[in-house]
Amino acid sequence: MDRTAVADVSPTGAFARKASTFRNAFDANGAHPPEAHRYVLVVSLACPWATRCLAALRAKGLEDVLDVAVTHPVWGKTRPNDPNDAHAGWRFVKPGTVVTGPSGRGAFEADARCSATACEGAEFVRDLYEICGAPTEQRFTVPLIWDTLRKTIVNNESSEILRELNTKFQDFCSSDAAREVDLYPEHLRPKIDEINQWVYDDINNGVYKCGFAVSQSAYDEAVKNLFSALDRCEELLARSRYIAGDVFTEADVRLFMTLIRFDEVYVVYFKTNKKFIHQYEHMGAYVRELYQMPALRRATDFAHIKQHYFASHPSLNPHAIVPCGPNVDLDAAHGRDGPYPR
Ligand SMILES: N[C@@H](CCC(=O)N[C@@H](CS)C(=O)NCC(=O)O)C(=O)O
Repeated sequence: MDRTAVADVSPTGAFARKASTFRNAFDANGAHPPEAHRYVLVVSLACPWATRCLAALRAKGLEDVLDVAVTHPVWGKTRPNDPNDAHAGWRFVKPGTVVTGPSGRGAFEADARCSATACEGAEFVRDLYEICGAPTEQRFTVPLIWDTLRKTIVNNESSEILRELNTKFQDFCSSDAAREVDLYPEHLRPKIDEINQWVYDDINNGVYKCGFAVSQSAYDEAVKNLFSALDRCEELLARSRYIAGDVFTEADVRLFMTLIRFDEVYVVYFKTNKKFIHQYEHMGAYVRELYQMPALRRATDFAHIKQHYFASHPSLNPHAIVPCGPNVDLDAAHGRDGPYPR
């Protein structure tokens, strides 16, 4: 699995994520002006980074403004006819087609949410990176925003795409209510930035540090930091409705995308099994509340999530068997209507 994030480990066996390469902004007077029907948001519904952007797109009422291309959830060989190229990654598969995982195991039918192709007739996300001459050390990651006019990637860093969608397409939002949604409100910015930092290090990326560690000490350190950060969230959520206060913000979107995958996947797959999220009184209810919000629920697809993780990395799960359960009832009452602070 060279040239994928699974290979990005330090000499001590700790997972070390590479930085994103394409970091452009939308700019009315620049190379990528905000326009309708020009840009494609390329996502996997399995991916916690990509679905942040999808949630923002939906919260801002931009679904008819940017196209969305959805990969098949399970990675496949991206150069199947080249015996010297073992790379496996995101692919586009016609709904109804059945494919195997990178090891040739499993049988995974592309459902109706999968896109048969992305833009430019690309069969793989890798093709898009190669069309625009990405550097060789680049991982072929989602999310990304593709500019169909300039035939290039605008940005492949989810935290930046999320913020761009929050502000740069205000003239295109489907309703006044969507235009007024602000996921990064000015008065909460320092607090959101501070929370994002430790949530990223110890939770969003922290679960990967647990799962992709190749030494006991790296895993031990990551799992300790992960559960301390989760305890910190639990304390905050005991006192305030959302993670940065009484308003729903991008900090909630970013945290949610990891928490919603935790019980179904990470507990088993990334060995984060000290405790389930649904066992935390406040955080469990918080996840239910957020899951019941349309923009987040529509960005959550458990079939894609489970198939992706369990079937895409043969070094972690060679037989590509997708486990059952635990099937937490996320539609149960959440009781988080207030009053806050508690
Ligand atoms: N920094 C990137 C990370 C994105 C990322 O790691 N995406 C994963 C999917 S969950 C990916 O596409 N991995 C492909 C690979 O490692 O080859 C962001 O937040 O946008």
